[in-house]
Amino acid sequence: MAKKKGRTPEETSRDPAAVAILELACELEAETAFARADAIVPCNIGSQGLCCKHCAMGPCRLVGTVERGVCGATISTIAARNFARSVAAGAAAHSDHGRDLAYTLLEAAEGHAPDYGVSDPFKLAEVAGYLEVPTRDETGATRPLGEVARDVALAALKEFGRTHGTLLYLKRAPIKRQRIWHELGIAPRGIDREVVELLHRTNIGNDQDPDHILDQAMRCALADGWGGSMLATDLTDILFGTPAPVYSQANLGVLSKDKVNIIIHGHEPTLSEMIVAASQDPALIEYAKSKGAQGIQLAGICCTANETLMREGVPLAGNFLMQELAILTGAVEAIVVDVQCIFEGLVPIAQRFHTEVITTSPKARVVGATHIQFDERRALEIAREIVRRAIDRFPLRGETHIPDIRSQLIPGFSHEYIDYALGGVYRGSLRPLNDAIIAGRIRGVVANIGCNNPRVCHDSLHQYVVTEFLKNDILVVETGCGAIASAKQGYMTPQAALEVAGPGLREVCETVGIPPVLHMGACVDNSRILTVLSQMASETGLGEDISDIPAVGMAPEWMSEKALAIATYCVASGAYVILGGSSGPVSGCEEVLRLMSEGWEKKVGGRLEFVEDGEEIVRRAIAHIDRKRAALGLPEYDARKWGRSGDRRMSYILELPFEERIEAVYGGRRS
Ligand code: NFS
Repeated sequence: MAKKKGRTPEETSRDPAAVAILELACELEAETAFARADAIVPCNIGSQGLCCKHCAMGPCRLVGTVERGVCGATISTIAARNFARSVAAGAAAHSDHGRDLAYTLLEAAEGHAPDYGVSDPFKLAEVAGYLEVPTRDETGATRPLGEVARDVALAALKEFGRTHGTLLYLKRAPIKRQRIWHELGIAPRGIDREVVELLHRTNIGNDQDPDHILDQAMRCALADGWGGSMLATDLTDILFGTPAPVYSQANLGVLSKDKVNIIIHGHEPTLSEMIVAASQDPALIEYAKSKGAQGIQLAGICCTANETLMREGVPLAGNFLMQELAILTGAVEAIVVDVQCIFEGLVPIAQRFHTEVITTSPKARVVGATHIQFDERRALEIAREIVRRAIDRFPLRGETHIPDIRSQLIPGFSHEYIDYALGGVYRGSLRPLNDAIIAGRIRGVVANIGCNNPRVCHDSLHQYVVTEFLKNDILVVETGCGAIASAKQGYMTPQAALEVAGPGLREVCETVGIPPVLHMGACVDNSRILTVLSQMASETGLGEDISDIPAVGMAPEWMSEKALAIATYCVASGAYVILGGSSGPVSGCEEVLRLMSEGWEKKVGGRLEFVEDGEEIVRRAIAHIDRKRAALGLPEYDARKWGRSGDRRMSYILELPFEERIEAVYGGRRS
């Protein structure tokens, strides 16, 4: 296999904490995903979507003069099938996570999972409304909470195997959008059904019209976005609380050199919420002290991190590409994983330290890891056992290298909280956001989401595009590992608005007291972004559908099939979506690229594009926002209109050294 030259740590990541640990990895000759990415040259045929391996007549590689596979499949059919199968896998992952939460709520409501309960009864009532579960009995009396919770869980589970009609949550979309889905025949029926049908259609000898295959990819993705993922978000809020702003910190510097460090990594909040509870148990804290530690420090990676950050303020150790780096600090006693985005490379790295890798899901085991199977019925007991095991490792800890790097952040922006922040308790609404966009203070909105990919300099595209959008008065909302990148960059504090945002966005952030980049949760919580967009479309002034809003979605460093499912449901919901960092998984097929861009734009008003370069991503996103503004008849964006009053002094203040700036802002000095 041809070997590429390895990158230096500085060429590998933009995050100084990651760079410090990558230098250590070089010294220790420890292998990470970055080094493996340097060593492996991606298959040039597969990466373009030109290889079909769905039957034993192949794999057929459609290169050179080969225009059809053994069965006669064209390049377009093969590329569309490959893409569609990834969408099915991504939708399956999110939605199966949603199903597990429904079972947890059911077990709790039936009294079999005593450590769980309903944390947000208001959200339960709201969701009951969407799922057509009555909250009052025939006499008009309020039904007991447990009964409603049980019926909500059962109604949610029904959506997976719905036998008639379409998903109940579709009615949460703007009316015009619902009509588009029904007229095109892509309104999803059962969640499982759409995944299964997509796998069926892309099996040998079935659907052989790329456009038609891609229609089902949209229907399957919609079943994720407006089905499995939206249910996952809602049920998590019911069980563990709807997020509201909390204070926290991000980056490897949140690990403690004196305490037992436990990393929670993966996606499902059911176990991690129990580990949060166990880590606060005075008996276990005493036990940690008996082993020479000063206490217990939890920190998260990936979307488990985002879940516990949003609700409990558990600090973020890092994003996807930092899972191995956290272990390399030598300061992690245990890394507890459940499902999704978990590197098999964790075990060999952990074996060089005292770190125990603990798998917990019946769905995901890793050879060489300790498996402690999670059971909702004994949740807290299992969490305590895990924490105790981690504590037992503390005396085995050797030298540690924790980078002294961490940023402050205020996460917790559920759509409910955004409503409240903008409109208050009695008239919570997105009206002020719409008004700010209409006036041009906020030029538009970008949802920056998704993964890291070691083929791209870690965090570089997230950092670049978000900075550019803020400078251009574009409000940024985030989830997933993109959100963790901005958290580490220090963009999730209200102060960041003063330092980075353009004058109009700064005015809005200062008035409301919000950061210019809003952390909205885990990747399943992209459903919150769909809800915000629907509400913006329902408020007057920005058209009547998601496709009318000056907004763009992007995942500039994507790598997971889940990102393809998200991108596809956002497009099918009317959004313009850019996937960055590479020329994309169907780059070898012009026709499929055209179907996903021009074709989908004609059908559903949204388009999907793959753009490698950060500057081009920003250029296309801003051009789209300005086009949408013009189509709505809104005034042309003009930064010079804003920041004339109190803000004028801010430009002078921003040139001062940091200490003097603080004095000038908070000490009452005037220009
Ligand atoms: Ni999303 Fe979350 Fe991160 Fe990518 Fe993985 S953690 S579900 S897939 S890598 S953003």
